[in-house]
Amino acid sequence: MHLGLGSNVGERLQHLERGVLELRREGVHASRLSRVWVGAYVGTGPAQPEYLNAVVEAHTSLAPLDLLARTQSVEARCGRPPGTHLRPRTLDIDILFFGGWIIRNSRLVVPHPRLAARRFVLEPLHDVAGLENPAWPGLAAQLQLLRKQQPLQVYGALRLRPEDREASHA
Ligand code: PH2
Ligand code: MG
Ligand code: MG
Repeated sequence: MHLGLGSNVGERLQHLERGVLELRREGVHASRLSRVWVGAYVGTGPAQPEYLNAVVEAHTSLAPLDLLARTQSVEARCGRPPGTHLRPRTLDIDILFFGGWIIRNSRLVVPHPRLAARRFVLEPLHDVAGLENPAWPGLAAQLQLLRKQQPLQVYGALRLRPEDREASHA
C-alpha cells in the first residue's frame, strides 16, 4: 500500500518523520521511503504555505477502513486538529493505493481521486514504486505532463536512523 504524506506548518520535515514512526506504532510498517519534495500549494481557495511531500510504501494487516482510522489518529497526534481539511496542516496522510484495490464508500475512496493531478504525489510515488498500477493506468505519461505545469524540487531525505525503518529508498 502507498501513503502520501504532506506538511506545510511548523517543522515540516520533523512532522513527516514523526508520521512514519507513529504509523509503525499503529501496525503500518514502511518498507520504502521516497525523497522529500518541496513545492507550492496546489489547489483552490486561499493561498497556503509551501508544502513538503513524501510517499511511503508500507505493509499492514489492517483492513482499509482501519488503516484510515489509524492514519487519522497519527495526524491528530502530530498536531493536526480535526476540521483542517483544505487548510494548512502539520501532517496530512492520504491513502493513495491499497495494492490494486478499488474502494468507494462514503468514508474512503482509493485510489486517491486526485492523485493523477498532483505532481507532488506522482514524483515521490515514482521514487518508491514506479507508476504502473492496474487501478490507475497512464500515470507515467501524466507525470511527464505535470512536470511542465507544477514546479517541484527535491528538498532532501527523511532523517530516520536505519533501525527506525525496515528499508529505504536510498
Ligand atoms: N495537499 C492538498 C492540497 N494541496 N499541495 C501541495 N503542494 N502538497 C500537498 O500535500 C497538498 C497540496 C490537500 O491535501
Ligand atoms: Mg491530502
Ligand atoms: Mg488528507
